[in-house]
Amino acid sequence: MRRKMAAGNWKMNGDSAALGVISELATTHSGSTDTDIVICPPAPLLFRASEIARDSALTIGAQDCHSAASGAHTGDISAPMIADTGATHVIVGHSERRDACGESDSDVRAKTMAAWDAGLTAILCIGESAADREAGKTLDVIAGQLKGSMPDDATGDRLVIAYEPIWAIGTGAVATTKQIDEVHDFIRAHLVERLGDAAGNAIRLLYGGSVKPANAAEIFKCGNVDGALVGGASLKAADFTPIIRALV
Ligand code: G2H
Repeated sequence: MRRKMAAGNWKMNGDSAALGVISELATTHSGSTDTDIVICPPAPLLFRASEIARDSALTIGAQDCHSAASGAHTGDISAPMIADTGATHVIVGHSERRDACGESDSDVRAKTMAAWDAGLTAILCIGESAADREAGKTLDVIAGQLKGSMPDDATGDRLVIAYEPIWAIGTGAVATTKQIDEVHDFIRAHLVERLGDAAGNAIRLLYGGSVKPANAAEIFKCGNVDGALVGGASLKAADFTPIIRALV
């Protein structure tokens, strides 16, 4: 039985005042044992967010890492640096980074392995564009991203996969449960075929793309949806809490 996960991706939103949201979530969900709750704030908040989350049901993640542990990479942060803040997770391969920073599948694969080397759990994002979907290439794109960006020794305790159709991100357009089921079932079959029954069935699959309190329960009915990667609706505890509760 896979544990549920609600992960909040704050993207480039939130200064020190937003740490109050983490305090509020830590208090509200102090007794939560059924669901992993991960907040991924901007990098400058990682240290303080990790301190606030310590001894609560919350864990903290970063939004990206470099594939190297250290070196001449101005502006980047490495996986060991993230682990040093007390964070336990890192998002890799978000479509906004694949697009804006030109990250390839092999870049994302290297970041995933760097995350593991630092003891972090990687939340690996994949998803098709609107053009891919209109051209009937969704499953081919997903298979290509899995082959290219997921290392062969993936296991459920260090990898989570987030399916985020690009056309549903921040747009308010949510994939239908039929579309989500089709892709999540396809990902599960790929994982089992490639990694075997144990690892293939242990890796959690999150859906991401305009998840909100109003649509979360419906999305979570999909059999291979183990939770959500939530952007805009994770910025306020009043929005994120009902999404977390819809998982139970
Ligand atoms: C997709 C998601 C979080 P939002 O990017 O990763 O953002 O929920 O705002 O669509």
